[in-house]
Amino acid sequence: MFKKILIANRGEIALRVICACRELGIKTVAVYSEADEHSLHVRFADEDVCIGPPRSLDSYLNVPAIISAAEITGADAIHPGYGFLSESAYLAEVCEACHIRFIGPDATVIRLMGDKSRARRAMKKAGVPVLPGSDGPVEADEQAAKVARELGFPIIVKAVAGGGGRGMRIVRAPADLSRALKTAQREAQAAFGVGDVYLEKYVESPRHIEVQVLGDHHGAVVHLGERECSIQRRHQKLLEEAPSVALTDKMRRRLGATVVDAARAVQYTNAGTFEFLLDQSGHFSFLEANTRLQVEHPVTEMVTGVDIVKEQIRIAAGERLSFKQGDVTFTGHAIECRINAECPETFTPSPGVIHVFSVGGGPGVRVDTFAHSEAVVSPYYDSLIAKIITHGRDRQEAIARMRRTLEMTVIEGVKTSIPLHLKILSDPDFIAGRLNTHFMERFLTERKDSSSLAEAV
Ligand code: MV4
Repeated sequence: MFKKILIANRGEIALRVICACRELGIKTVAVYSEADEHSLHVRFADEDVCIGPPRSLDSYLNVPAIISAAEITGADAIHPGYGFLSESAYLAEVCEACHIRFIGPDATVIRLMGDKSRARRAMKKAGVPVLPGSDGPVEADEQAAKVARELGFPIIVKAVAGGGGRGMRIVRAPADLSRALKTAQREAQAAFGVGDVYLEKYVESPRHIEVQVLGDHHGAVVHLGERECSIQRRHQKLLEEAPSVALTDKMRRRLGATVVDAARAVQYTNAGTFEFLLDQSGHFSFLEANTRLQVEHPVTEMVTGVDIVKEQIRIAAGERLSFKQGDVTFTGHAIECRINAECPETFTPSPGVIHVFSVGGGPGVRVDTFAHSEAVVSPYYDSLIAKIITHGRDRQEAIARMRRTLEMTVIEGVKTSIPLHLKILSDPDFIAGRLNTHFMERFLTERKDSSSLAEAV
C-alpha cells in the first residue's frame, strides 16, 4: 500500500480524498494555490506545498509544479480528484515516467475515452448500444449531408474532444447542417484545440443516467448501479439521485452487465462512469465514459455502502477488489444537492467570505464540504461549496430528509442555491419522478413569478 498520497485538487474533493487516506493510514500532501493558503484541505493534510498563483492554469493545472511537489515530499501516488487534471492522459503518462502512481485508469484508456467518437466505436464493438451516427469525424459538407440523410433529422453535431455539453449543435433541417458543422468545428477548435466533430441521431427529452464501475488490475470489474442525473442546467448538475425511478431491477442488472462487459473489453481499471441517455420508450444509448471520480459519487456510496475513494486507492496500489458483483446490494435511496455560492435566481457566482455555516444534521445526512465559518469562496474556482446528501429507506424519505436539512441550514456571507433546491424538491414532477434533461428549462420558464428567470435558462 502507498505510504503517502499527493492530492492534486482543492475544495471538498481534496478533503474527501484526505478522509479516505486517513482511514487507510496513508499520509497526505496537499497542494494549493496562493488563493487557498488558509483552506481546510491544507490544514488537514500532513504536508502542503504551494504550487503557484490563484489562476488554475498556473497552479492546479500546472503538471511540472505538481510533479515537483510529489518528488520533493516523496509521495508515491497522486489522486487527481475531479475536474482540473483528473482526465489528463498526459499527467497519467508523466506520473508513470516519474514512478509515481496515478490513481485512475491507464493513460491509454483515458485517451480512448477522451475521444468521444473513438469511445463510441469501442463501445459499439463491445456490444453496448450506441445511437446511430457517423463512424468517425465528419469533415466536408457532402459527407455530413450523406450521413445526416441516412440518420434522419434531427441530428446532433458533437466535438470528438468535447464532453460536458461543450461544442454541440442540434440540427433539425438539412438547410441548417452546413452552418452548424462549421460553427461546431470552430467552437471545438477554440475550446479544445481539436476541431473534429461527429454526428449522432438526436434524442428528444431523454433522461441522463450513468453507471458507476470499478475495475482492478487482476481483471475483476463490478458495477455499483446507476445515478439519475437529469436535473441539470447548462450541463451543470444540480441534484442527483440513486437509484433512478426509471429502472426496474431487471433493467439495472442488464445495464450493469453490459457496462461491466464493455469495461472489461477496454481493460478498464480504477473508477469510471458510463453515461447513457434513456429515451422515452425505455431504450438506453451510450453517450460517453468519464475516467474520473465524479462529484456525485456519494449517492452511490450511500446506497451500496462502498467507499469508492478507498477502493480507488486500493486498486491503484495493485490490490484485488475486496468484493464481487454478487456482494453488491442496493439499500434505500440517496439524493445529493450541489450547494453553489451563486444567486438562486440569476445563477451569477457569489464569491466572498462565509460568515455563518451551519448545516442541518440528524439521521441519514452526509455533508461533503470545505466550508466553515470564515471560509473563503474564491472567484477563481467553481462555486460548489457543499454537497448535502441524504439517505432514506425510500425516495420519499430521502426527499423529506433533504427538505428538512436544507430548511435547517444557515449559510451567511454568500448567496446559495438552497432556495432553488427547495423549490425543486417541492415540484410535483420531481416528487413523482417525472424527470428528463429539460426539467430545469421547463421549471425555470414556468416560474412566471419573476420575468428575469426566463433569461437564466
Ligand atoms: C445528446 C443528447 C441527445 N441526443 N446526444 C449533453 C452533454 C453530453 N454528455 C451529451 N449531451 C447530450 N447528448 C444525442 N444524440 C442530449 C444531450 C444533452 C444532455 C445530456 C445529458 C444531460 C443533460 C443534457 C442536456 C442537454 C443535452
